[in-house]
Amino acid sequence: MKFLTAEPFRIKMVERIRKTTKEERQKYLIEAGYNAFRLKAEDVYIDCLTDSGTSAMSNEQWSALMLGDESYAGCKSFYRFEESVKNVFGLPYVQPTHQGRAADYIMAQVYAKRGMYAIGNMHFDTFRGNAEMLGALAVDYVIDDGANANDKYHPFKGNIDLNKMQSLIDEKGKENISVVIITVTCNNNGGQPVSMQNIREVSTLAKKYDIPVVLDSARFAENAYFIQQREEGYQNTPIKQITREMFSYCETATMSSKKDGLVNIGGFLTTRNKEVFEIANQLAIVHEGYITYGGMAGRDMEALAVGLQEVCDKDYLEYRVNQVKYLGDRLKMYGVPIIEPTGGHGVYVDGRKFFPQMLQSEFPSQRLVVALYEEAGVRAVELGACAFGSKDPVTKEPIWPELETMRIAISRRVYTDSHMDVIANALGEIYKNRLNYRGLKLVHEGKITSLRHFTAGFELL
Ligand code: P70
Repeated sequence: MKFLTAEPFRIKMVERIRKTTKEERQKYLIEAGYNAFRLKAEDVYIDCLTDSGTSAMSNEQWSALMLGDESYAGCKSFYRFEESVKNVFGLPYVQPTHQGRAADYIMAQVYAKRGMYAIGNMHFDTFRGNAEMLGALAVDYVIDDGANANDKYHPFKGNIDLNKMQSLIDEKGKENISVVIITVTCNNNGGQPVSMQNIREVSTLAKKYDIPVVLDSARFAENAYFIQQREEGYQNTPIKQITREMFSYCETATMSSKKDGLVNIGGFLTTRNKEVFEIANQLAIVHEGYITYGGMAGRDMEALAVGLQEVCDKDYLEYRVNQVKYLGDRLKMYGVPIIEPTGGHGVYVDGRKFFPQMLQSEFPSQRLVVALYEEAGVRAVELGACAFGSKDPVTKEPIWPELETMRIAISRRVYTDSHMDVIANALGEIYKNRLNYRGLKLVHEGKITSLRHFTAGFELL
């Protein structure tokens, strides 16, 4: 017999969310320049802008907060946090930071080198920004099945293409490649997982040429769950054993605790290399805070110590990944084109297929973000022409990205499946009416193109 399961928690405290009228939302959209980042959160009904820093903490985490030791140096909370990280990641040295990008910054200072290549599946923006500033060349070598929104099924669309990696080493020489960074799960193409086999093979290839491997591990537990579910030989392996094996293949890992740490702020860098750790300590002291707090309050380290354990709970991960799949399945029922299979932290809608009448220069995915907010008060985020578009450095002509999606990110333990139904229903209605939409015109962008999506302004065409 097979039985249904539900959310593996019950709700002890609630937070009101406000419904607004379509007329109100149209006004808010004009005020925000049709940019979802510029909306006020209180004017949003269901907020799917990001899964970052938006988790609901458990009763255990809230009570751990009260144990926070706020001593400047060597506080008890640091040691509890350090022990929890070591238990899950298995690496000996841990440097806390105020959030993930600070760990990325430290990592880039160590591993990104002027004129040298940094290979990744798909580098996350904050590392890419750091790499660019340091004059390093960040290249994305995700497998072809993961590179675009094609609907071919592949269980691990976040995998690195080993042939591309080998070719670059052959062509440029190992001395011109400073690091390989594997982002687990791969955020930019749909929260797609990386297989253990791929992590192992990338690491073996890198080791052969003395190239260090780093894991950008913001969503490491979701990745571990996919390995358990989809990879031969891991069905009976406990999640923590999987996470420790994943990290056994890397030298260093960076973490944004705002995702799979199940907390609202925080990050860290963990490494097996003592020299890297010492550099991280120095950089932390200058930029973050003393070694044993690195920009975090003692109480936040306490909540994180608990969160890292909770996120490895199989029941939690099953619920988490299946909620995302539930939304994906509902959307498919309405015919809405999504990236498949659904990933760990959200559903990515294919903007080009949704609005085939729009050119990429008319920002189809951003148009969909606007439509979804206007019709239903749901806030998603564009990961497409605006966020990933760039400009030719010489001619200044726009370069449009391969990826053209709207991401509906699902916060952890925050919304119920009824909220998922509301989102799916709204998008289904918009889809029925899709040919009546025209695109957007970008009327304002800041000086730094790679950051323009945060502040951009649009007009309806
Ligand atoms: C997201 C946020 C952050 C992130 C990440 C990976 C794989 C490092 C970081 C930085 C960013 C975002 C995007 C759109 C809207 C809002 C926010 N990802 N590595 O939602 O971590 O934020 O702690 O500095 O995904 O994907 P941090």
